[in-house]
Amino acid sequence: GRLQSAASEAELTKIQQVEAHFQQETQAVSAGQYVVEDAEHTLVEPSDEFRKTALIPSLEKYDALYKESVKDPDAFWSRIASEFYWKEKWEVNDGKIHTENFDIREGPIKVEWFKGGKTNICYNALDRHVEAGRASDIAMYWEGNEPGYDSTVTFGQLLELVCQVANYLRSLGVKKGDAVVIYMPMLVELPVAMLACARIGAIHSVVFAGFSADSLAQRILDCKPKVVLTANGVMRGAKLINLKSIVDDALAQTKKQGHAVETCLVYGNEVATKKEETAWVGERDVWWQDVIPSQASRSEVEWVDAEDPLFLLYTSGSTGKPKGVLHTTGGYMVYTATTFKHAFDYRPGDIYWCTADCGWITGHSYLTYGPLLNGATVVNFEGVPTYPDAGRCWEIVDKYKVTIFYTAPTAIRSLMRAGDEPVKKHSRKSLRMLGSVGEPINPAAWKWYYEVVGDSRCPISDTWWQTETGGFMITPVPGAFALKPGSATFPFFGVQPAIVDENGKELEGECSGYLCIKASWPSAFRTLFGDHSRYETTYFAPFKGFYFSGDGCHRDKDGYYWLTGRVDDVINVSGHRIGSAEVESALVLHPQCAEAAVVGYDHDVKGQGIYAFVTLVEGVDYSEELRKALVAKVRSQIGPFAAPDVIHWAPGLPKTRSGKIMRRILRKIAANQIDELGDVSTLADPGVVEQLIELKGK
Ligand code: 6R9
Repeated sequence: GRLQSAASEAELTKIQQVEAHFQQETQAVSAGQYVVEDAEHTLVEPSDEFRKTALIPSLEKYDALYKESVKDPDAFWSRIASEFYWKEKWEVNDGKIHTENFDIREGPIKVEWFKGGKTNICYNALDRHVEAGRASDIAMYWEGNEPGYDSTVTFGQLLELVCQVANYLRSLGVKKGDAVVIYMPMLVELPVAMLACARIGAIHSVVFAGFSADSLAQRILDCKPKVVLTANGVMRGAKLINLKSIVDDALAQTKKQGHAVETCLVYGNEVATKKEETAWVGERDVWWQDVIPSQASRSEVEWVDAEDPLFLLYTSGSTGKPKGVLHTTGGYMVYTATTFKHAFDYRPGDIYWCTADCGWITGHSYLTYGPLLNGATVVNFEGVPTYPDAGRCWEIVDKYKVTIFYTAPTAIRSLMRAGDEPVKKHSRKSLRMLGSVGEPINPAAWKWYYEVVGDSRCPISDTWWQTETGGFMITPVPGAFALKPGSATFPFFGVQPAIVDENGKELEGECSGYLCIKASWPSAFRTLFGDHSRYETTYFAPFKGFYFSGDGCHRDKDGYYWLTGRVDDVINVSGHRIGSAEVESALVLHPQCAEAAVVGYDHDVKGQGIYAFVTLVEGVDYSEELRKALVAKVRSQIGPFAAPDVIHWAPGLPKTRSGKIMRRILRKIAANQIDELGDVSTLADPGVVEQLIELKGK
């Protein structure tokens, strides 16, 4: 049918698993119990105990560093960069270590940091610590999907593994500047593969192992790797995913279209699939276990320029063609390490767990590079937060004595639905810091996270950033100032946000508008792979002189930043600008509403009307009475002008594999443009769309 898509087994994602799990849950808690009456006026101070040991323990200290970082970014960042190992120092021209043009009227957009400097990010993440006598310290705890499957890897062991893979890639002729595609599940071997590429100067392009064969083929055709790394299979929750057959399909497609991948290196993951049951293309496929362990465990470092590419990561844009976001080496290294350290108040001894997959930017910057550059011990979890039950996360926290836990609001809301019981069953006393990323966190979810998960003891760093920014842009520095539930607080060092109006005029003080950045920061992306003009027109043409984030933002009277969602999600109702996130936040305050997604649609009188899709708490039936109550909730929370015109009951919402709601699709359903839905194959579960269409008007 019209909506039939190429959804395969592999398209089942973590998010879907979470949803499936909760269909079996009977006990449900509602966000309504965690109302934050006035988030903008709710200040949550760090405890005296937290502040006592914090790296940046006061607002004065943050202010002083921030001022320096924007007044003299070159001095600020070169001081920090000097803490890393550089084979050769970067060039300094007139005291400057960076050049930039952020203004399209002045010529091509260009950003460079530490140019002329020779370094290697793998060396800085591994060798440097080993040489400092930390070879037997733990770099990574790997926790498998199935409880009881785990392993521990020291810095020394991780370095040896990386060297073996680096040597093998070299033996295939992979050299500096070549692209390597990695399509692997969350085994230790995934970050190992990334670091091995970095070691030899190859450009890794990780494709999340939940993308379909078509999407994988599209990415391979764009960057044309000689080698693809994968695993034969993986278990996600109770589901087997046959990765190798997806890769086979993708590689057959690329071959037909003129790009034949020479070698496919396959990690035999026997927990999921037997080797003898794995389809094989003799002249192309090689078992990891047959070639890697026999490699030498030392491997020379390829010293690269700070501006040599480190990786490509594809992300979706407003058009169908994915954008290959390109990051370079030096600035990315310095910035991800520094943001990690300060946003999480990291110090040696911390055990850090980030639930992201390496297939996304968070898994690059804050599961792999940022923490390892700091010599941190990371937890790498293969499974889903709710398998085998909703207590899994807290069980893992206790098992490894996790001190810093970093996850996404969608996971928090899902866990919240299972109630407090599974959380409280576990001690969690090792936790001292929490983090959130990926979308605005509604104040009620923030409060639940803070009070129930963190026992009102752990600050939450709500980190706003993007694939394009490489690292945190607006984030708490948790010992320095009070938090507000749902606010990402203030810019990180060196970041100069600007909120502009539709004419590109920068607004002052308390205001709402489009979030831009005025000047470059070290980990800014340098281009879109193979399409510099798309880079310029997408990000630098809309508001001349600025990088445009695509997000809406409010700055309150205290200077706190509140991200309101993608700008195309901001709804203008009778001249009132309403963030879809605000309406969603209000809706989920109703005790029977579990999740909401709000979009705008054309309205004869108001310009735009508000159309709300709502998922109810398990066991609750949708009714006219409930519809009225939901509308009343929004009226009372925000104001009558924000009252949804339509409430659409949604047993499931269309989400990407990273858990983002695809509003593009919701907007089409709201607008009755069912024939223009476009590609739904990138959804975690394309079936929800059919279901939503059936429920329209009911
Ligand atoms: C890191 C990541 C980027 C978009 C971004 C924004 C949203 C991310 C957020 C947030 C509010 C936060 N976003 N973090 N919105 N508060 N803390 O998610 O990168 O996948 O490229 O998405 O995600 O809309 O523009 P990416």
